[in-house]
Amino acid sequence: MKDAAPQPVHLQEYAPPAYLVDDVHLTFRLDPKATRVSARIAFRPNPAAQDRTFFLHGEELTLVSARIDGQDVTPKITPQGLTCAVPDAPFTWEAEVDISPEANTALEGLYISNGMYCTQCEAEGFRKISYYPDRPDVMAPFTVRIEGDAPALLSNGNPADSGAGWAEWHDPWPKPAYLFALVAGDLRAVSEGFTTASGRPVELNVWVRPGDEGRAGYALDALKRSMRWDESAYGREYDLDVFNIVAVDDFNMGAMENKGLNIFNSKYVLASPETATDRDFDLIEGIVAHEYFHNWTGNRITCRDWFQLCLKEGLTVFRDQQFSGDMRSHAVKRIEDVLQLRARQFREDNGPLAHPVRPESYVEINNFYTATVYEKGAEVIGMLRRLVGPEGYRKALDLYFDRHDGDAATIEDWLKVFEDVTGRDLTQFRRWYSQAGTPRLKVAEDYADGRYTLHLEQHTPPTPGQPEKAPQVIPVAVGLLNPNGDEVVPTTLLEMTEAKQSFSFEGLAAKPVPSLLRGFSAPVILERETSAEERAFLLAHDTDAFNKWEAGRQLAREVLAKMTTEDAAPGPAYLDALAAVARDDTLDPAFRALALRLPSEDDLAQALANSGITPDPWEIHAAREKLKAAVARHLAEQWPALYREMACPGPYTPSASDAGRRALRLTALGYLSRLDTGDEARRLYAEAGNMTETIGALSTLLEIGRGEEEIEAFYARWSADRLVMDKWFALQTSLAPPQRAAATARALTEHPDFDWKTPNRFRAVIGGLSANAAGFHDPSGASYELVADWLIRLDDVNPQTAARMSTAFETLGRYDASRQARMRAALERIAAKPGLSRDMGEMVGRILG
Ligand code: 0A1
Ligand code: ZN
Repeated sequence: MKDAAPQPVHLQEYAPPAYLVDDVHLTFRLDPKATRVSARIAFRPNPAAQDRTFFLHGEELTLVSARIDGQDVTPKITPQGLTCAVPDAPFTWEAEVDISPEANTALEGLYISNGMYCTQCEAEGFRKISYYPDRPDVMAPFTVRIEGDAPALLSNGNPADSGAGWAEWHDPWPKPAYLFALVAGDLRAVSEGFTTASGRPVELNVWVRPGDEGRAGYALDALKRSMRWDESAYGREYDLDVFNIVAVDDFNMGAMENKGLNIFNSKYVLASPETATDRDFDLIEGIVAHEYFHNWTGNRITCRDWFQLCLKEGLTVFRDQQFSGDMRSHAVKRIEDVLQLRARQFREDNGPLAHPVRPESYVEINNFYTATVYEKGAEVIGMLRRLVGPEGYRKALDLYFDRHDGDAATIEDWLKVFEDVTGRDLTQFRRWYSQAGTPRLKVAEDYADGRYTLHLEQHTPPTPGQPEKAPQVIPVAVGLLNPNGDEVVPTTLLEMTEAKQSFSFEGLAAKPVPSLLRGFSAPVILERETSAEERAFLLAHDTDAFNKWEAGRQLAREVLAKMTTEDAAPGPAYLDALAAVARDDTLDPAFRALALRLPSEDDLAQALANSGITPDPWEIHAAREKLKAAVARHLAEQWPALYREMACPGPYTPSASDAGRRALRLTALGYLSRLDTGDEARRLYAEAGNMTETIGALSTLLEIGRGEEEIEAFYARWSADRLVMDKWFALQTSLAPPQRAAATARALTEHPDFDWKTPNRFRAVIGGLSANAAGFHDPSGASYELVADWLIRLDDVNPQTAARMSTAFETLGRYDASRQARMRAALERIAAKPGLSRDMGEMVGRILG
């Protein structure tokens, strides 16, 4: 359905629903072309509402019959839903509709993936299944009957009854329609029992296609650990008799927290050492946890409206980050999270798509499942926890669960529990939810007579619709080191609330070296003039693991910036500091691997643009290659030793410690391959015992412009495995040399295995090219053209995924006039497509400004 002039929805216009729902009964008679959905819904007028219009959302439904209290009615139908005259008292609504799962390529509502029926209802997909008040503040218990001939017939809640060709489910917990789910297909369960802290037995099932049972164990194990963790860290127990996870091949996002029936992109469930990398295992653990944690933060307490999305997403991301830190290493997890935040959220916040953590208007809500809502939303909670302390945080969360269980809540409700528990006034803190943009924190200092003073100044650049910003509360965690490298002031929290503010430390014998924003205590950009020597000093001595890494990172960024703009050679401060980290075996290998990784090309482009320099992606690429070669040569003797020492004895395990060793080993391989023309990488490729090594060896070869034979061998070995083939496609587009990237991607779009309607495959090829910074920004504009062609094509079939991928163009404003003109032309071509989706129309319109 295409809207001619889609109207934005505004936070300020919220009005309570006219009717509430006490009970929902749904019956599905499954058929690929015409599934009959019968609904019986108990409505009653909402005493809190002014309006009495009875409106039910409904899109792409064929209404067969409608009755109120048993009497036939003829509702008025529009493309968005229906209205009908109803009694001014509780009544029963019954309606039957037909829908076509087979024709549903958008993967919203009920669709078919590889012969299996499944649903995706967040945010507004339920209206493609049944007429219903499809808004999160209408919550009801659901009973669902499924009729179909598949071995597995699943829905939310607990199994109620079943027979040959049918099954009934009952979900006693009132929920909004976006948490509804149904799955039917030839699926096998990998199962285990779990007993909650209070003794409730729960059956855990991971449902997979026959043949994939051997790849479900890690997800099941991650689920058990998540359940236990939520009991101990937050006092939250599971509340049904079963918890089902289903792996689906065609899915627009990562996974979905439907009550008692989580649906996952199979990429985030299925793993074996032969087919999945350490990174895949890590992601599976985090995403299984994330969806499980939604059971309390999202499902038991949901959102009043979609503007409150960060209420469930920011909090649940924060919780899954805490969990992963507890399971693995907090230091490494924090570094990885900040890398992601800067790569995705800072990039978003700095461009035309910048929006507040709680947006104030949208045209298509699916466009707001963003890094800002999720990742910055989580950072805001991290700051809150820092400000009130872990105990205050736990008390506030206990009160939140007590006070709002069963509610559709708001950010105001969330902040109020913190105010009530701690007595703090969070009025100014609210700006983190309403102001877009990444604050810049300028730092100057002085030292005299034992007193050291930090002068801080904050400034947030304008973002679309927000030219002026007010000062925000910025928690700045600081430690001071003396010139010998000893810590003289341990981590201290400075609470900045003014535009300009100074903080002093007394009794210091010498001018200290500050370690600022420890643990990345606020999502801001620190601006401080300092020397390479001081950064190297912090890299060697800082006791805060995050800042130790950050010092090396800044050093690398500055070296790269100079190499890009002045063609300078990397100085000894950086190379020697890096050598010291590589050699330091008191450090966690995972940390060393992160410290030896250079900033990405996009990161450098962002840094240059922030300092007023127009980045040239090809020059950045060349400089980064040069730096890699210089690092390789500087530590030439160490790489082979490190590569040998970090080999993991024994069979593969996805443990954090083994994964850390492999990461460091493959980093060493990456550098040494620049000296041996890939001999060692070729050997590893031939002998690799797991997918982490296979991909490590192959990507190393591709990075040095080799690996043609291995690419062919990989295809021959894995062409029957969809998830592994996605890696094969993505590696080639993301690692192609800049001059060949567009041609490589174009050739892959002509490959018989390029199933472009499957989001994972589309993302592998087109997303892979967009992620290849120099390749995407080919000055000829060839990549822009190719990406635009495919977005136009996908938009007709799957607008949600197409629109998400248009963010490849969000950095438009950074580049030179010629690149900008070509990007603009590509976007204008998308915008001009007849029948463009609301999703894509909004995104392209915002990017073009
Ligand atoms: N709520 C899910 C992610 C999700 C969001 C939107 C979707 O469709 C528009 C699908 C899934 C999560 O946070 O995991
Ligand atoms: Zn989520």
